[in-house]
Amino acid sequence: MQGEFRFSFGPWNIHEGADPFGPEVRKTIPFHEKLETYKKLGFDGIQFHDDDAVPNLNNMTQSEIVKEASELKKALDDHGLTAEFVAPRLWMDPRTIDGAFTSNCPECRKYAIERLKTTADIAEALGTKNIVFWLAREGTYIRESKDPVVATERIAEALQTVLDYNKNIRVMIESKPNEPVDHAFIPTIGHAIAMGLMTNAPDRVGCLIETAHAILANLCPSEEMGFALAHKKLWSVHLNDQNGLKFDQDQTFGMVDPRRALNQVRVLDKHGYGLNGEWVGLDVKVLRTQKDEVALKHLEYSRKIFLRLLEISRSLDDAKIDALIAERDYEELNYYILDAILK
Ligand code: XLS
Ligand code: MG
Repeated sequence: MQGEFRFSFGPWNIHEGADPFGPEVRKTIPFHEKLETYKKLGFDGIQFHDDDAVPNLNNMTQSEIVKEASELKKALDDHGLTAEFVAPRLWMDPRTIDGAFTSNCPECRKYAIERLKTTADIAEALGTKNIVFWLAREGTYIRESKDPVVATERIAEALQTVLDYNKNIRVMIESKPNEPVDHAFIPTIGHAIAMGLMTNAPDRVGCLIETAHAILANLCPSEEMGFALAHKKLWSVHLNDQNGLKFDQDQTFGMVDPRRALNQVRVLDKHGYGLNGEWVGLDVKVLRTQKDEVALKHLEYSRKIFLRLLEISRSLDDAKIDALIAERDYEELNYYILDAILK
């Protein structure tokens, strides 16, 4: 049994329900109203994209950006909220059509680096040292369009630039194997951790594991977490669920496979995740079919399911599990776990 957990989510997890095939189906909740919901739902941390924090940043000077971010920090303080991380949104701008750090256009790569530095400024103003690299379009649709060696070096260069730009910040790389691109350059957490070794400050490069992204790579999320924990690199998580190899679903935690969810909670709890201030991030999407008045249940229930699974995990008898392992009676072990979930 280890510590207590603190929960976070990003403002994008409350949304209007548009998808690639249809428009918004719910009213927009303004950002200041979203802030009100955090504590009510049992969340203390907020995750940001750079332009969630400073929406118009492309048309603002550096000092205007920092001023706006500092005002936001005051609003967060007023709500008793902490900024967990800031991630540059490097996939919406026309200059990021072909990727950002790995774009084949030098001017576009320059834009991406400048935006990354701005992200570091915003993070500092918001009082967090964490930057997330979710490398949405760093990859290829056409394999021959980018040299993978050069692309990897370019990602490392971007990392090094931001690590040099602000010595207080650290970067958490969030791997994902595909979507929107066909083949992404950092598909797994092993790739993410290895990227740090290409910089001169590997101690400031860690990772964020998203359940759905591990499943999209056909990997077991709790094993990915275990790998990162063993390397002391698991600095954040995006818990959710995913029903097989299809588009990124960001389902309510445990929705598809409660046992798989239990194993994630268990590996985190058993190995002291959270004891150094790590947050339990829930990157979950509202079902498009939810009406306005019930459009926050995915957050409430993801947190609740985490806590219920935590209770189950802590109720398991470790001595009994060890004995079954020693006996190699894995069939009995399987029943013991299933029985605990089904009770
Ligand atoms: C996408 C990610 C993204 C990052 C932050 O799947 O969840 O939103 O976490 O850029
Ligand atoms: Mg995520």
